[in-house]
Amino acid sequence: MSFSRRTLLKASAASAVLGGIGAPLVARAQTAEFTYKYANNLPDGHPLNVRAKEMAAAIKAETNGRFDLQIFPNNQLGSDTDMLSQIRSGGVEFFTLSGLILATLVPAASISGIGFAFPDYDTVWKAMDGGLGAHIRGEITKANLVVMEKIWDNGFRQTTSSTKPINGPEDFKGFKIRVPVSPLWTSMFKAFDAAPASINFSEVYSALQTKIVEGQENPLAIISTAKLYEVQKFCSLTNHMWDGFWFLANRRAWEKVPEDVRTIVAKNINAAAVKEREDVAKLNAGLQQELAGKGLAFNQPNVTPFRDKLRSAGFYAEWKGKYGDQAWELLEKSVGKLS
Ligand code: X2X
Repeated sequence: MSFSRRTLLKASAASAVLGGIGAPLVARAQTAEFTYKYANNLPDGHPLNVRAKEMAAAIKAETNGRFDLQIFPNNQLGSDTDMLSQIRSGGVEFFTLSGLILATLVPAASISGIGFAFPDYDTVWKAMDGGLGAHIRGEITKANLVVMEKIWDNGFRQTTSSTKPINGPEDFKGFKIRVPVSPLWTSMFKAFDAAPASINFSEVYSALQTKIVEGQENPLAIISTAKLYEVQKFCSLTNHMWDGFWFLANRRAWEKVPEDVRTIVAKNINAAAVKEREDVAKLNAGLQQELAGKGLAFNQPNVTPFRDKLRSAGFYAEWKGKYGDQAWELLEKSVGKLS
């Protein structure tokens, strides 16, 4: 060890001692003990990221700077598939992911996305904050990920297209539609006789622009904030499923954090989720007019024939078999008989 390095170490040991009696406290408070990354796939302007920023500031303040949550929106750290492997390895500490995509690792997690299961938000939150959500979180925990209690809203999904409006299930026949990377999504659009292509959200805008696919399906809040209206002409209010984001943490990273700090972090994440749910519902309710002004042609199909088509294609029976009777009962307890 060189002389100067030894001197430096002595000097910093001395200042640590001095710090104990109050001297360089300011400098120490500015360095966070934990600097954790939170990655997601949504644009900066989506309520999820707006609330996440607020939440990160609250966490920093309440932990007196000990916990610094850095947000990486908009697939900056990769696609959902990449981020899912990073959350497992610890490359990122936090990640929000649709339960349906998480199902590539935790099959039970897609049950909340069953076609036409939820009639409205009241039913969604009762189920997801109740028995069905608890069941799913139990399965996520078994896969060795940490999951926060409150799921964040993505919303009820609508279908957009550059070629034609979707008026009934027959319009899905042969329709080239992008779906997220998830067996349930592919299965559902195959049951409609569509031609689904699994594409990560990071590639959706360009896949629509270059016409690799004709259409896609997402809540209006995403169609708006990700500017998908620029590359689509029609929006059919199919409301075919509800989708939400589980707030996941890497287990090793989470367990390194002392209990008192963890409590503050979890409390703020869950509180932000509840606020984000309100934001998204409001945004989705008001967006039709705004998007129509930007050139999207809207239509409101009757959903009964879509549901009947899924039933006659054996979709509900097939997935009931996959999830098992117990989980299916939990779902039907919330939403009524499906199959
Ligand atoms: O990939 C999508 O379409 C998105 C953004 O809705 C999800 O994360 C499931």
